[in-house]
Amino acid sequence: MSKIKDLSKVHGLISDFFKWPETSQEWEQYKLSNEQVAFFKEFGYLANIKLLEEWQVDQLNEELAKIQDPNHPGNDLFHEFHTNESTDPNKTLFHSLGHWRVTPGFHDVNWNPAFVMAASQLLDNRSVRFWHDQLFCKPAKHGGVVAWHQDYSYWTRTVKMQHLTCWTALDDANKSNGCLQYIPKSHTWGLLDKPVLTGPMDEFKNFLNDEQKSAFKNKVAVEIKKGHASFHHPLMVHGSYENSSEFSRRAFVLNVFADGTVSDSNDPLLKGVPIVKKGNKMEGQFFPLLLDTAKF
Ligand SMILES: O=C(O)CCC(=O)C(=O)O
Repeated sequence: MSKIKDLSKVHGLISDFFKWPETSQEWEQYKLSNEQVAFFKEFGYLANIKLLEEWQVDQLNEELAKIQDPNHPGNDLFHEFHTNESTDPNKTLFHSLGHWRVTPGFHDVNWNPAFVMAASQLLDNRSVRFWHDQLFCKPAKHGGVVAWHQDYSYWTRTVKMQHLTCWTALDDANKSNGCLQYIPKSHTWGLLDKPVLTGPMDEFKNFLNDEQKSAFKNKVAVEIKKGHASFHHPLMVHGSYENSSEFSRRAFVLNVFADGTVSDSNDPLLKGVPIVKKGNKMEGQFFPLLLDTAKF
């Protein structure tokens, strides 16, 4: 039994962080353009979408500083909590899953109208369901390589593949502090063998043919301001280099799928979450519906 209220029991906004639109007209302001959706389909990503104001980023960073303490009373609610004081550049220095259960800001970002609308459009206008959240934080001068990978290689226990990742910067992100990097159009390569995420950055290339290897010369560094986000396809090859700068590089990630995704496993999908039997729909307390397009 946690010492704090488990916020995953509440679906929908619990604070004044955002205002939920009441009419289809109010939703219009959040819509991506047709060109943006077409860009995502062609290249596998869509960067520089503003999701948060500066005051919201500040609040999230305050919440983050508190929950990074392993003695925080909500620590048992995390599905994963990895932190270390290592200076090894191959170690991500703070990575977690499950913080939406712990603080109101990280809970409510799931119901950010700008996020859910964009996510629905990028999932072919389907209803959007939450899968899990993540924090990826690299302190100044502290490394934190995330080796090239495809997100769906970690998610094959949920089918079919109709997933989406949204990465939001909590600091201005650039090459020197280890921003996200993409290989454009790699979402068309199919699912490759899964390399070890904590291995060297380029280990992934051992799994590629010559044409794919040569695509790395077109890699795109997602240099974005805090409060802005980048969406990517579940097969998009991406990663990030170490933070060699004087500045921290914090980010939170929302992973979602289209409503109707089912479990393909009888093993636990996330620590602390009851098993969803193979063939059963992903839903319930831990997998809330974020946007129901039937209500439009
Ligand atoms: O934040 C990073 O550097 C890596 C993020 C990532 O791999 C992801 O969002 O899937």
